[in-house]
Amino acid sequence: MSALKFLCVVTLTGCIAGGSESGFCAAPDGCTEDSRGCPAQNRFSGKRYILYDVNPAEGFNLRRDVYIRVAVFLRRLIDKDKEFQWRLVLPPWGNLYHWRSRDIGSQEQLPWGTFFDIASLQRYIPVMEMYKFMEEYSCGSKEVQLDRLYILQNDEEMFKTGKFENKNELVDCDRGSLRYNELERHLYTSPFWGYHNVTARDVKCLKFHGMARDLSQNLVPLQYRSVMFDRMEIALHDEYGSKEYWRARRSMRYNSELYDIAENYRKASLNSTNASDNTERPADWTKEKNRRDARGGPYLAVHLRRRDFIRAHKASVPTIMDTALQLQKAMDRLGLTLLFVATDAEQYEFDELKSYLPQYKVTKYVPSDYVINKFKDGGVAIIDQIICSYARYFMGTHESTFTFRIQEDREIIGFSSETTSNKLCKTNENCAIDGFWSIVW
Ligand SMILES: Nc1nc2c(ncn2[C@@H]2O[C@H](COP(=O)(O)OP(=O)(O)OP(=O)(O)O)[C@@H](O)[C@H]2O)c(=O)[nH]1
Ligand SMILES: [Mg+2]
Repeated sequence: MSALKFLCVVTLTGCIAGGSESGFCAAPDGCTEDSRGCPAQNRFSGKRYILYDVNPAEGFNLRRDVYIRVAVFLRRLIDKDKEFQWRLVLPPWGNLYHWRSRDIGSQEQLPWGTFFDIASLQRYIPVMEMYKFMEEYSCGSKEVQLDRLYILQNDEEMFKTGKFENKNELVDCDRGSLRYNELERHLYTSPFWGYHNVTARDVKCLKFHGMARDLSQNLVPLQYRSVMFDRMEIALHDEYGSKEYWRARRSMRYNSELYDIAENYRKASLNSTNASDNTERPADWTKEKNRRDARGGPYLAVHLRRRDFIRAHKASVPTIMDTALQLQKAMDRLGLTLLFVATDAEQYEFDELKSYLPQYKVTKYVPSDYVINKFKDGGVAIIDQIICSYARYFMGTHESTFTFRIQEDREIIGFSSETTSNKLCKTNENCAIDGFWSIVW
């Protein structure tokens, strides 16, 4: 890169950030002066930041899938482009539809470290928490102004005609659907995860169809230091199911305390330890190897998705009675007597299930006050997922991304697919499984 070119453009950005209406510097000296009191080298650094957000209606587990799309995109970008140091800013968690518990403190603006192991994520790509980004980007100032925000939009026409082709077209933002308000020229506010001190200089709507990597044409790093994409779920996977996909997925280890809590529960209630179940794993995911000999604890785990799924997936969600019949059949075939239930069901539905299965020990994980207050609904859901991922046999709910994430974890731990790719059917009749979702190493 030409150092001169870089200097000019960064300087120009500095001027715009400083409020120059024309966008051009009146005098070269004025350009180098830092309006935000940053150390000079910060201005000239090659650090570039990518931020993203997802449609507010999407659940936790689809959001985890969106992270993989972004992570693989970034991994490839970093491999290719040595000119800039790309960073991914992790969008804080909050306000999710399923997080209903009250009296456990705020469930907003939760850092990724609540749920995930940041050092593990960083072994795949350079990620940073939002609060770290705020410190670094604005060097002490409380105001964070992003250089550009793109709101992705589906091309409705393509969905009507069924003819899909790549598209990356700036369009006028539809005011009604815009979640961002222009307070004044070059000042867009909200929602930005509820941070009132975050604004964007510029918001553009982008009719987009393509893979995440196709977004790179919008980064313009000579001009923008920070670029955010909203509605990131619209971008497709670069490499769905490839080795790279699985590397990103493997880097998504959970907060180690969540593993500890699950481990204690397994030991106390399910007679399950990693040593006896042949599920020991290296602490570093990059050292983990392809294997299919995990045994799992002596229990069957089921993910029983209820609530909104009963309505939204009428054709595949069984009644509690039909669930019990299917579980009984599997337990007897496998010679298991311990049943672990991960569920969002109401207590009376769980009690009903239990009443049909008196011959087995049927348990579910109930968090202590400490756990729910510290890890919230999201952390408790992950503990359920971890416990399911260490079972000798797993049955999930058709088309639930919560179930998919458990199946992926089991693939990583090293179970045979036969113990993982199972789901509850609508009735006690066998239903076709959707095929194996196998890990690639
Ligand atoms: N603790 C716990 N929470 C659950 C369980 N099943 C569902 N939930 C809650 O409901 C959410 C599931 O929503 P999503 O993450 O969208 O997954 P999904 O709704 O199964 O799948 P989609 O069809 O993609 O929406 C989880 O994030 C939890 O908050 C469970 O077994 N245990
Ligand atoms: Mg959902």
